[in-house]
Amino acid sequence: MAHDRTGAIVQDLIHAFNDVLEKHDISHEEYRAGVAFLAEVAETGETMLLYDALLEAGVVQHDSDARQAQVLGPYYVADAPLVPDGMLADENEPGQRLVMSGVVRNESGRPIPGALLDVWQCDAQGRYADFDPTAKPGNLRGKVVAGDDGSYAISTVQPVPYQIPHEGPTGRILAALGRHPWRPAHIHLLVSATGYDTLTTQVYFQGDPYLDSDSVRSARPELAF
Ligand code: MBD
Ligand code: FE
Repeated sequence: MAHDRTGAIVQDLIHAFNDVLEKHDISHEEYRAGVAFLAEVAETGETMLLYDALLEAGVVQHDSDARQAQVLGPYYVADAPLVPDGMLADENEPGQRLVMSGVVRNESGRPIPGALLDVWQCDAQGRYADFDPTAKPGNLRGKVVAGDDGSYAISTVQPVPYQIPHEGPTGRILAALGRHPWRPAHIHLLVSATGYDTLTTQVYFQGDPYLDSDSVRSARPELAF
């Protein structure tokens, strides 16, 4: 690393923690309970889930100047295969068929030939392949290459509103915050092309009941189609 900011950042996190400590008059017992909570989050495999649910939207908002940027979330898997003809879901996939099409454009509106769309979504039962053991491995994950005119068409099924896992420690925190565990139905996309920063985004659906109350506070109405 050219210059290591770790020490300075951790120092500021400790200061911020001490402010909260004072403001809420936190006891030693509560401190211990907090540490045990974070250990439980790790033991139950909810580390990504908890931090992505509570903090990632803020990071994305701060770090990206792309208006369409959205959280990556805990369910991205690298190295998904290229899917021919944009067939993300095969004909036997249960659910309502959906074709998502458009043109990948740069900030000045010019199409980007050959842009790569790396797509993942849950199925019509709300399952993410490779995380839900009952879903077919690799299902509804794949890469699609845009044409010479930047256009693409992805043939898939309609994803459904999704409850983030809430049986464990993350669910208890959401409840304490007064948040429900629902995310509006969404399709995740990483859009990349040589010479451009990669865009991490999601698309949503107009009329979705959770568009305005996304449990991870990421969805925006401008991204609903
Ligand atoms: C998801 O499907 C998701 O997209 C995010 C950001 C967090 C939890 C589950
Ligand atoms: Fe998701």
